[in-house]
Amino acid sequence: MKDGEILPGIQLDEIKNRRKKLMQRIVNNNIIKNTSKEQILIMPSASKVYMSDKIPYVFRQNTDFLYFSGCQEPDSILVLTMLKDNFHSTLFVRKKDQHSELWDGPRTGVDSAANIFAMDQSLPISDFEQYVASFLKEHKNCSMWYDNAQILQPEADKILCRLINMNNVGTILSPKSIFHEIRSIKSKSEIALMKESCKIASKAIIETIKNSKPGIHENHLFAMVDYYCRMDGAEFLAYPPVVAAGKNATIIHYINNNQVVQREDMVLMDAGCEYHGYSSDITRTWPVSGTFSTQQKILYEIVLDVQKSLIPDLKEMPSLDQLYYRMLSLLGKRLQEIKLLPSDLNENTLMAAAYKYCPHHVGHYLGMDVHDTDKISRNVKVQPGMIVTVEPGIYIGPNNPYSPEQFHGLGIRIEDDVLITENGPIVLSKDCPKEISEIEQLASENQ
Ligand SMILES: [Mn+2]
Repeated sequence: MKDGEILPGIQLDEIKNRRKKLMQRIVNNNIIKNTSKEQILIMPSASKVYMSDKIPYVFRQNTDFLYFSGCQEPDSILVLTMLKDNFHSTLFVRKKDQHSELWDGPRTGVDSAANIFAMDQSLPISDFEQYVASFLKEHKNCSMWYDNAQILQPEADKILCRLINMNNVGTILSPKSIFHEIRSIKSKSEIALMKESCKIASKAIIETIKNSKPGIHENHLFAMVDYYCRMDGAEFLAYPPVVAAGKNATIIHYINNNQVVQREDMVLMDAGCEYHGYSSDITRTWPVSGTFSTQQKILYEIVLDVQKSLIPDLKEMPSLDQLYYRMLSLLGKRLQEIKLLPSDLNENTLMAAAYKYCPHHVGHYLGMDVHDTDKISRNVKVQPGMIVTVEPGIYIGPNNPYSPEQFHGLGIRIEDDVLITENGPIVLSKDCPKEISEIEQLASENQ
């Protein structure tokens, strides 16, 4: 990391400003009127999760906590208090412990944490209960901001429940929507990390397409995309990728990835990586033989045309829901043209019929999490600084009520990651080809 950076590419000052912005939003919140001027916000980190005795899953920090603290340690808690106009930040961390550090690696420790994370103070996690208890005693009827819907640290949650019952807390509010409002607009440094994440994943998918051939296992394609992402600097894949050959592609969340790819199959790969905490999410579909069949090509062209016409629509900054209705309408009309839908449907029934071909939304917000800032409704207009996915698809399962049989078992999705700016949308995953000729050429290599 460079000087002044707390996370790669992110300055300590930026994180400090995020906390400032957060406290300002808390003070000026519109959620309830007459919030007392005395407020306390409690934000737990993630804790380690085990798959079986002493065998941990890869640790992934709670992204809200990471965004506002810069701290990657488990079992920590960030507490922000606001008394009149006086903000105060306390980071509770684990004490240094020689024995644990021998097994799990070094801890920041209480003495250095305040300095490293630019907090007003740091205290051992064992002092959390006492700190909150005395705050609640001194500030009766204060507002507490704590998300008790998603319990990240069961121990801390028990302590809080006990203290809330014993004291006179004015209101308890979830701060999650406010976290997500702030997180949904990406800063310059975050955009730079997102660009790199998309670049790495694009390149990895290109290499995977190049190296695919009939007879290959879905799992080998999974291994390839993982390998190329990591070799290019990503920490890991952002989610279990979908590597679906042939009719497996009609199962939207197919992640078994354990079948052999047949010569006549297309492969649908939905994969992305995490680069210094920022996720990409890209889907490409290609014929493993290097040449689309007639039916495959007809459908691919429709998905591609629809996807390419939806992206520029983001210039008008519609909501994702509006874009979704537009996708259904466009897909519906094109499916009517090739007689995969009856021609006598009105606009509403046409959209409902198109939904039978594409049962998922057109996109979601993207950032530190793959389905980022989920508290932001998809009916709000997109804004400059947001990153969204645009991912129309067509999936024709055996029970499709409209399609002739020769289209059954085909599944296609094309997904790009798009940054919204004042001057129009920018496709961050543009390095990953999607035109028919480019895809066929890539897939024809190494046959
Ligand atoms: Mn997606």
